[in-house]
Order: sequence, then structure tokens, then C-alpha cells
Amino acid sequence: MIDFGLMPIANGFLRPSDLGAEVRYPLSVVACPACAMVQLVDVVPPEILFPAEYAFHSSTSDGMARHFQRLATDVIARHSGSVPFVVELGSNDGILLQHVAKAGIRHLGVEPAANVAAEARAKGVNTVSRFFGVEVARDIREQYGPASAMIAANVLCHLPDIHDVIDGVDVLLSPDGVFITEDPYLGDILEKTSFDQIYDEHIFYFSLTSMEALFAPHGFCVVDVEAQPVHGGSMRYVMARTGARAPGARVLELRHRESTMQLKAAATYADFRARVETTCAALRDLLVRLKDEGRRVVGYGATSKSTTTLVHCGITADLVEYISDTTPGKQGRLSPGAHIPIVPPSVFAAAYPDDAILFAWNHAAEVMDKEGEFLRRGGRFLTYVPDVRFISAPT
Ligand code: DWN
Repeated sequence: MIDFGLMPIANGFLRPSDLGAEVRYPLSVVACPACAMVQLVDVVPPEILFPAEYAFHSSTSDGMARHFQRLATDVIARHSGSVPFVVELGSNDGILLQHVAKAGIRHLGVEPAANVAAEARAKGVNTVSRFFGVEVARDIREQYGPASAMIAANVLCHLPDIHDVIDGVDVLLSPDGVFITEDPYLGDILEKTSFDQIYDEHIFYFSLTSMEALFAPHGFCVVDVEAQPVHGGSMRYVMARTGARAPGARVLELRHRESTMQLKAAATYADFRARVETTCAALRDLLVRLKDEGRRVVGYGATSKSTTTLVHCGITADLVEYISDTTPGKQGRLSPGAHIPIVPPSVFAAAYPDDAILFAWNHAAEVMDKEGEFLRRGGRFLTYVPDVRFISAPT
């Protein structure tokens, strides 16, 4: 479908002293003509992608904090069951489970990255630092009993051993429990040409069609779906054991919509690939022109996605002065592949640039809101999703 060649680790922000030791892995995705699953061909070992010091902290965005508070409220109200025990896979810094903990509901976060797991514990979130699968599921069930609700938000698409994970859900979930998962939605990626969602951590690019094909052999069916605006367009899938609940109207409606999207057709992905190259060329050409005009251009948000954009589009450090990012662990480091310095937002505010390329385009509304002064002084944000253009108001 699309081959990005050798790419650095998307979240592998480098210390300047580590420059010579940067590793690259092949990055390419294929689409299954039978089940519409879109997935990476090569998988980087999880121990490399999710080290003890994982760079991404969920709680860096107010918008995500609100999103997870709403999800927690919904789970507490509708899905916690008669003997509540809520388990979250990839619970990161406790952004969701902190609300479940505050409500006094039995819960457990399963989070392999030690640094963010420690932050969750500090918020009162019961957390175990392991990679979830059948073995961990058995241990949890033995210690706590069955889970009434299991959640995996932006997690499932990261897990190479996905059948072991689903078997783990089967082991741990109570007979009438639900498994709620949300991930970037293939329909949005194709429609918005958001090719930067493709990087080493995202092994799967789900749709309802591929989710149903994936879960059915494990005895689960999708009973509800709900589009979410987060992460550039995500889909929430609510699963139950087959026969326990009937699929709702939204599932039927999305099934119908996906049948018109041609998700199994090679032509769909050939068209996507062509649009990716058009976007990349337009972005690079614009950055070269802005440099020639003597404008100062910086990056905003050292996202994982930005690694794909920078490296695949051939955007070099001479075109982007620095990338501003709120995450302390990324500051002082260099972006993977392009080696652009990451600086704290204070640097951005101290001497506003002319233009800022919005690598965190999925947080555009929050960023525009926060950076009113930059815009008032004539600064421009540059986006490339769904196409290359300047934005001056929330999208
Ligand atoms: O799936 C994944 C999602 C959930 O999160 C992971 N594979 C890794 C990560 O992807 P990402 O890095 O592309 O996520 P974000 O949320 O787009 O990253 C935003 C980045 O921008 C963070 O490093 C924080 C930064 N930021 C900022 O500097 N100022 C964000 C906001 C909102 C800001 O105002």
C-alpha cells in the first residue's frame, strides 16, 4: 500500500550525545483485501518503542483530559456492572482511571511504561506495570475476580500480539461485561490524508469492518460505535460477548457507510498514496519558499506523528528552527531523523516566529485558543491535514 522506507523511532527523541546511535526500521503498511485490516509489515519490538521512560504523557492536553473524564463518567454510569471492576489497558499516567478511583470504584491500570505508571500511582490509580496478555489476565483474575468493564483507549492499535490480548480480554471479562476500545479511525485517515498517523507504534489502522473480522473468531461482537474527534478522528467500539447484546443502530449504519468506502480495494490505497506525496511535496515546497522569503518557521508540538511528516516529506533542520513542546522529557532533545531541537513553549513565547507548522494539528482548537497572542501579532499556523494551508481560527 505505502512504503516509507527506513524510519527512525517515532518517539525516539534523542539526546544530542546519542546522535550517532540512532537506529532505523522499515516502515510500510498493507491492506487486507479480505477483511480490510490495514497494518504494518514490520514490527519494532515493544521494548524499544515503550521503554521505561516513555516520552508520551496523556495528560499534556486539556482536550484529552476532558475526553477521558467524559469516558470515565460514561463507564461509571453505564458499564461498571453489578460487581464493578474496571480494568484499563495502557492506562498511561492515569488520565482516565483517576476519575474511576475518585468515584471509589475498584479498578486496575495495566501500563508497561514505568515512568507514566508511577505518575498514575501518585494520582491514586492502582497500576501494574506489565504488557497485557493471557498470562497477565489470568493473574489479575485470580487476584481481583472478573472485570465488569475493560477499556483500551489508543492502545489496541499498538499491540503486535493482538490475538493474545483479545484472548486476555476473554479470560478477564465477566460474561456480561463490555470491552471498550478507541483508536484512530481508518476512514478519517483516508479521508483527511492524515498519513502521519502511520508510524512504528501504530501497527493497526482499524475500521468497523476489520474490527468485526478480528473479534468474531474470539467470540466477541461490536454492539456500539461512536465517532470521537480526538487524535484527528477516532472510533470508539463497544464489544460484548457474541449473543450477550445485539448490535445497535449505529453499528448497522457504520457497516453500511464502510461498504461504500471501498476499504478492501487496492485502488483506495493507491489514491491515498498519491495524495500523501502531493501533500508532502506541497509542504516541503512551501517551507523552502518561506525560508527564501526570510521568514522564521518553527514547529509546534513534537508529536509522534511529526516524525513521519518530517522524515517522509524530507523536511530538514534548516527549514524548521525548533519544535516547541510542553513535555519536559522531550525538551532539550532532538527530533528523530530530522534532528530539530525541541524547546519549551517559553522559547516560542519569548520571540514569536513568523510561522509555526502545527505538528499537533489534532489539538488545533486548543492550540489556537492558547496562542492568541502569537496570532494577534501576525503569526500564522501552518497545517497539512487535510491539506497544506495556513489556519488562523479553530478548525
Ligand atoms: O497513539 C498515540 C497517541 C495517543 O499519542 C501514541 N502512539 C503517541 C501519541 O501520539 P502523538 O505524540 O502524535 O500525540 P499528540 O497528542 O498529538 O501529541 C501532542 C504533543 O504536542 C505532545 O508532545 C504535547 C505537545 N503539545 C504542546 O506542546 N502544546 C500539545 C498541546 C495541546 C499544546 O498546546
